[in-house]
Amino acid sequence: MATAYQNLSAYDFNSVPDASKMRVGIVVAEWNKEITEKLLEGACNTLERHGAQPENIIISRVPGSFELVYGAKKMAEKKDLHAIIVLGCVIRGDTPHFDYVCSGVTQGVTQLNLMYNIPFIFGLLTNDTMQQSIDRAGGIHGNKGDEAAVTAIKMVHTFR
Ligand code: DLZ
Repeated sequence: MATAYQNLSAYDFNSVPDASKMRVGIVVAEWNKEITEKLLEGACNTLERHGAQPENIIISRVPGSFELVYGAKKMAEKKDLHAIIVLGCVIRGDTPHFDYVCSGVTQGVTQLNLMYNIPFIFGLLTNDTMQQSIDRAGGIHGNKGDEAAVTAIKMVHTFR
């Protein structure tokens, strides 16, 4: 999890299975793009580091985090994938909007996991400040995109 006590990119390389035969979808939100593109870079690099072929990483962009669920659903229906990662960054503002978006994505991804026969991985940063997001998108706490990719590989390997 994205806590100050765990680096999101720290893991034992050898504990992660081979991903060379895996096809993974990534849906990424354009809102807070400077953060989400770093999450995407981390996820792609980690998948490839474990053997995934670049042509087997299917990327789709949606306007904001709230659209991640629909994007992931369409991807699951159209593409032949072993797992789908959603990547977004929601930063708390002055209104309750943050809570609605976070809740919508969390519940939506949970529903997708129950509806489809592939794992959907939750790569959403839900931070109070931009600095917290920077810290978790390749900063001092690592990259949540790396963590999401490792989770996808492990889930596919365990349940394939
Ligand atoms: C509207 C909005 C706001 C205020 N904040 C964020 C955010 O911090 N992160 C994010 O990914 N998206 C945000 N959005 C956009 C919503 O996710 C969504 O795109 C719009 O409400 C349209 O459905």
